[in-house]
Amino acid sequence: MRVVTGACPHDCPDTCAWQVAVDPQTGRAVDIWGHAEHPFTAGKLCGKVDNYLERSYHADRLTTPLRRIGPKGQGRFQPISWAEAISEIATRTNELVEREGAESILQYSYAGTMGLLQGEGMAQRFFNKLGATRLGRTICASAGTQGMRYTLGRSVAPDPLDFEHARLIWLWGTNTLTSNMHLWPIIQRASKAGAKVVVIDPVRTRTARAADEWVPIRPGTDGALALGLMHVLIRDDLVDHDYVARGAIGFEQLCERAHEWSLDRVEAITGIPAARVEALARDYGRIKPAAIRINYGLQRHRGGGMAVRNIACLPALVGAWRERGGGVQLSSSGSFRLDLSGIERPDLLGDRKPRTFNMNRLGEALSLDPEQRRRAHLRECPNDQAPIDAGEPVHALFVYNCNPAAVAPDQGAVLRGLARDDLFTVVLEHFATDTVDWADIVLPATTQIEHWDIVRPYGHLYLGLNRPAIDPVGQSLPNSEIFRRIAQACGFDEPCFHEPDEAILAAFVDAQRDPTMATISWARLLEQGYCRLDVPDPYLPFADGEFPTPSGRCELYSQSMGDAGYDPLPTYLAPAVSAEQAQNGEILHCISPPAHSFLNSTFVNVHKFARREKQPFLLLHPDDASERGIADGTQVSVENQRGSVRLSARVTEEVVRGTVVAPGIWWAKLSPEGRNINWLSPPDETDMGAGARFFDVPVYVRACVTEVCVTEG
Ligand SMILES: Nc1nc2c(c(=O)[nH]1)N[C@H]1C(S)=C(S)[C@@H](COP(=O)(O)OP(=O)(O)OC[C@H]3O[C@@H](n4cnc5c(=O)[nH]c(N)nc54)[C@H](O)[C@@H]3O)O[C@H]1N2
Ligand SMILES: Nc1nc2c(c(=O)[nH]1)N[C@H]1C(S)=C(S)[C@@H](COP(=O)(O)OP(=O)(O)OC[C@H]3O[C@@H](n4cnc5c(=O)[nH]c(N)nc54)[C@H](O)[C@@H]3O)O[C@H]1N2
Ligand code: SF4
Ligand SMILES: [Mo]
Repeated sequence: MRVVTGACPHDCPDTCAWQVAVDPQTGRAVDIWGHAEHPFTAGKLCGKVDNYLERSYHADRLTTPLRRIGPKGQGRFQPISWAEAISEIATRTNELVEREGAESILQYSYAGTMGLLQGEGMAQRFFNKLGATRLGRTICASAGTQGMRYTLGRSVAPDPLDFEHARLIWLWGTNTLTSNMHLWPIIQRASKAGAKVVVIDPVRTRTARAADEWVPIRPGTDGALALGLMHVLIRDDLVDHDYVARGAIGFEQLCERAHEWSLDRVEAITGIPAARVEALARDYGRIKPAAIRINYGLQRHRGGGMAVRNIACLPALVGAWRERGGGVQLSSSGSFRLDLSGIERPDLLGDRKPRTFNMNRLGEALSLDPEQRRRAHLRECPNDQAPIDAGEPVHALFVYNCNPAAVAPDQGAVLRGLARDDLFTVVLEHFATDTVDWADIVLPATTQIEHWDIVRPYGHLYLGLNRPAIDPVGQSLPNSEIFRRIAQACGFDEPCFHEPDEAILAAFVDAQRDPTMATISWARLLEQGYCRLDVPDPYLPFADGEFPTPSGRCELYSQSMGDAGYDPLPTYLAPAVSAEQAQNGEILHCISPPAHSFLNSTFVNVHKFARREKQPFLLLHPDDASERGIADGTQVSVENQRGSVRLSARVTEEVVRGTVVAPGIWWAKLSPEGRNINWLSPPDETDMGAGARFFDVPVYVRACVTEVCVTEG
């Protein structure tokens, strides 16, 4: 057997190193497993990717280019050759640029692969050269990222391997066992050594069940909890004054602010009893080292950026950054100071400055109504003004590494856009997803075992190299090669559109000048498969109280926030749901975190995983259920002003009252009535970074009787 080392491409903090066994006789991959020596992977893949070969060799893989033959949305296609597909795309592209301008072309992608080359590498070369409309890639992390940036300067975190040394671990708005499972064995080691593990979540997830304590919290209220914790830390003088004096700015102002956050006020907002908030704060002030792992779940709310910002203040107050295992982790991505310009070539734009649309407003971006298009422009903070001019309509859409018809907010509006007969849509995919059904041309892409890449993790410090293990399945091609061919057919003759994949990656690695990449070379990556960043071990990024912020300290008071139109001090921004809930007690707060066996909408079409998740369902509290005449297994209609979706009820004490949970992300076409939960998700932005509010969705829930949903239980 030939053994090939690779890196998992999925949008997951763990970025595992894997090994694939290939039968040299047949060239077929026969086994895949987690790399035993990789310190974070530690020999184990998750239940999803352990079956990666099943996905790569799936009978439903797209294996030839396709052209639409039926009406949009029906997914009826006929095979065409690569030459025909590329030539048609290039002709349409050049015509549009000529007739309507390059901004009439919109790119739409996210992290189907996090690889630097198959992700945005060659695609950005093409779109930069074209001058196409740019995309604000805001669907996941932008609110929290901005909250971290204001407070700490970057998304820099302790080495997650050092969680082993923590004696208090808060898993705050993160379902570790589902979405960051390789952190769990490290937490278990800490736990064996006496650490206390606490989960703060509106849902008693499998992680909460495995922890020492579950702190149920109303969704979207974490910012208030953090203020309550600050209140106690300051009131009871559990503050590390030496660290604060050296490493923080704005402590006096923060004391005044925190004073306003009595525990009664915190209890009324969060639903956490005052005594419990007090106990949490005492633990946090006294147990050292204290590690907080937040994840993106708690920032998918109107006030999500501020919530992350408030939490990011906590370690400085108690001096947790001093110790190995202390601090807060949202993402490790800020430790990677990679210069991507050689791969993505922003210089090809010249001095053109195309508009940027927010990916969370795809429906509006595709609208022919200028008022709607104006709303689609990216606005990242309150002082970002809406442009006067909406710009011309979008006439062509290139989708890759993303399934917007299932994952984007305001699904009804997205589908109205995709349904436009005058829109030319190209989709690069592995499978016939919801989005593929609306395409004019479908291009079959390779999976990770079929192409080269480098993957930058966001949950640890090891850069990963991915080597292809097998030849492309069918006629599929890497995204890089697809965009290379389109660019050449468009007549772009820069050498960068002729460079092969390996050469691009090698040049990228060897061009890095940041000290964190000092000893990482292409040769080392080829030899080892992965390399730890050149940061000290142990890695204590803020131990000396220096932060990459404008003031050089942890900004408890942030002038940059003031300038952007925010309160410069930690404050609480209520979720959008709560205002509506206060007016109408029937409204419930819907969240839709990942189902355990899916990765966003990936794997949903693999039978093994769909069977594990059974069917699209809705968790609700027994009191909320009985008030509505809903029992376990009842078909329910979940509704708001955007429409309705049908789900099967699961009644459980494991979710806080007033909140309902619809695990995702099911393909819409595999859901009842062809709509998934994102039919109800609002396109509205979070407070910071123009992020999505997937977990801030007001809904009514009622029981259905057979086919028809009735108004009263
Ligand atoms: N198996 C699996 N793994 C994944 C993914 C997947 O789909 N499946 N997705 C990947 C991606 S793209 C991402 S971004 C990460 C996401 O990783 P996480 O951020 O960990 O994921 P979520 O499940 O979105 O949120 C985690 C928890 O937050 C809780 N939560 C929701 N709202 C609130 C709130 O307001 N406050 C608090 N305290 N908790 C709240 C949810 O109940 C959920 O248990 O995971 C990655 N890993
Ligand atoms: N309701 C609700 N909606 C959500 C979320 C939620 O928690 N709740 N989570 C949000 C979050 S955090 C995120 S990150 C987004 C994720 O949304 P997406 O980025 O769309 O993620 P996936 O649904 O996994 O779809 C990725 C697609 O890329 C394809 N793909 C993978 N690799 C390649 C490749 O090499 N080439 C090509 N051409 N295609 C490839 C896969 O086949 C898959 O269909 O969804 C968001 N939507
Ligand atoms: S999805 Fe995450 S946990 Fe699973 S193999 Fe990939 S990186 Fe590892
Ligand atoms: Mo995400």
